[in-house]
Amino acid sequence: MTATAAPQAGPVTTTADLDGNGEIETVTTTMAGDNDQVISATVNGVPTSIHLPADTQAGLQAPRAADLNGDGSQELLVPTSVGANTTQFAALHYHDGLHQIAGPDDKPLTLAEGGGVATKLGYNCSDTEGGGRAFGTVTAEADDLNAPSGQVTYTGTRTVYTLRDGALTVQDTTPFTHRADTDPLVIADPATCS
Ligand SMILES: [Ca+2]
Ligand SMILES: [Ca+2]
Repeated sequence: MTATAAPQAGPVTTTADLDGNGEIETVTTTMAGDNDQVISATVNGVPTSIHLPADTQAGLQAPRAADLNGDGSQELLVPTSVGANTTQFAALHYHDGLHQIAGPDDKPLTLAEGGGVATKLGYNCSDTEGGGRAFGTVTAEADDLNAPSGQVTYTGTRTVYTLRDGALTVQDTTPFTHRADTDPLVIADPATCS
């Protein structure tokens, strides 16, 4: 492997308040082997780390810090696979160490973002009536890719989850059909979770 061809092996760092105590932790990501990355941080003097799949070919990308349930502790969205159109993320939360967030099926959660024109994949957060924050995902397919530019519509599902104790449960599922990509049901802005 030459220096010019070597993808980013790390470390890359990001910052997050993992335990919600108002003090910011440094989160360090390092490529630990083929398609293997290790995410580490020190919280209140106690080191913690976790291995996750990685995309050796694409190189390391820093995790995103995002508070998915509005409790003041930031979760981490870690890119694990980087495709031409779609990036996949694992999600971590801190509770006596870094752990993977479980999806509604009790398996480690995988989030997808991107999809190009044919598919819309993403996540966002929204305020709840009780002053909290709900986490949601959007999965949609273009109805007709031959539609004139700017007039492609999408059919899919918006799902809202509750994140508690490191696990997501489905709160609400909203199917939609033939919506413009500017429709609030289709838009998924990850910045709403930061
Ligand atoms: Ca902290
Ligand atoms: Ca949180």
